[in-house]
Amino acid sequence: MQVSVLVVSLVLMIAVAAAFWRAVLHSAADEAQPRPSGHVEGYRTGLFWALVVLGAVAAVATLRPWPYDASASEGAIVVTATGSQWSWEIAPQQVPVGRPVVFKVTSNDVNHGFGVYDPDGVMLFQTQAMPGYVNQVRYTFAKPGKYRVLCMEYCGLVHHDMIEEIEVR
Ligand SMILES: [Cu+2]
Repeated sequence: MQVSVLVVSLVLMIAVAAAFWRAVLHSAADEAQPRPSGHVEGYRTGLFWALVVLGAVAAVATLRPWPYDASASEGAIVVTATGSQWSWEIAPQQVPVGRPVVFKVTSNDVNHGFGVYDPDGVMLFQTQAMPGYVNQVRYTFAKPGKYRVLCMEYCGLVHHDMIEEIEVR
């Protein structure tokens, strides 16, 4: 398996190198040709700036609040979540619907990933569980149900078994 991955990687690397080399040769050949007229250059400059403006507008229009920077404010429930090889310690495990919950996530040993899935198996949010740090995520659950916490970062042999439940009611 590893040998075939190596062979495929090598073939792809050679293909990319060949494409680069071809581009270099072609650009050297293009240098010899006359430059395009001022009309074409003006069009290109206009197109370039139109794309820059379009990119800036698209970036601003799609900005969303950054969800990982949370602090416990008034009325928020604080849930602590600590990862260890290979389990989660979450308290409390029941939270109410419609109230902001601030998860304070850390680890006892190595890095873990704290990922929360809704009852349909759709991931809602995640953050890293790191030893020596407390990462905070704020989330307000909109519907009741059993939500699952899975480890999002490979942390050893029984990583796949780091599954815990949060009940929202
Ligand atoms: Cu893990």
